[in-house]
Amino acid sequence: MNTVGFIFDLDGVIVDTAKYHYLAWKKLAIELDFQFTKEHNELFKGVSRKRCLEILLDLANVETTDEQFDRWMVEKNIDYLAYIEKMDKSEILPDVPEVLEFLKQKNIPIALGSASKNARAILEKVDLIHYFNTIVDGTNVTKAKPDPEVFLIAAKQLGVLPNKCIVFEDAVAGIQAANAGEMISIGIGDATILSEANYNFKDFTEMDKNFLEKLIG
Ligand code: B16
Ligand code: MG
Repeated sequence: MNTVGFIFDLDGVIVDTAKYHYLAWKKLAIELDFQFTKEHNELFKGVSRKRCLEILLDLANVETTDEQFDRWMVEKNIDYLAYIEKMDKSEILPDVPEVLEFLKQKNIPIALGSASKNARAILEKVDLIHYFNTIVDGTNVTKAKPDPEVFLIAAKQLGVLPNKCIVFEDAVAGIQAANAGEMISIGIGDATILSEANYNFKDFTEMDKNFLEKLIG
């Protein structure tokens, strides 16, 4: 068993793909004749694609068949992937590579714990995939955050006890998932929104190496 392990969410922690999700959902919303705003997009952070579409259809007051639902899921993802295709290293959020490199140098196991089914493709595009000992994403889980499943699988695959895992998350549901898994939760973003986290930082530039050393123990 490793002593500690670090688990990173993807969207909002490593890269800002929320802006691309927003553009793809907005395009679909136009077809549904619904005014989709950035505030609506906030509700989608950390939430699975299927659940996002359910919420969008509820908001737009649209009832549909299973077949049309599936077509919209595919359509939204095709539009989203067109944005992902153009991503490169420049879209990595500040100081993320430095933190990953610091942990790697210390042989600390690192996992990804994301709701996205496109997580591997995104990590490859931004050339960070080699840092991760394991990737747990939307293709591996049956229960969405705030259920701790995604992080518990990651802990198991890292060979680290859940209460020795440190989770970086930007979504309320993700912080709740980490807390439900009895892990150490670190909110990245607005501390007033992520108030349930054990620790809060606006971004990784605010986190110094002493803090990481303390977590490693
Ligand atoms: P996909 P995370 C989440 O990523 C996003 O925050 C959320 O907005 C998105 O709907 C979800 O992934 C599914 O993404 O459509 O690519 O499968 O924050 O859990 O890394
Ligand atoms: Mg996120």
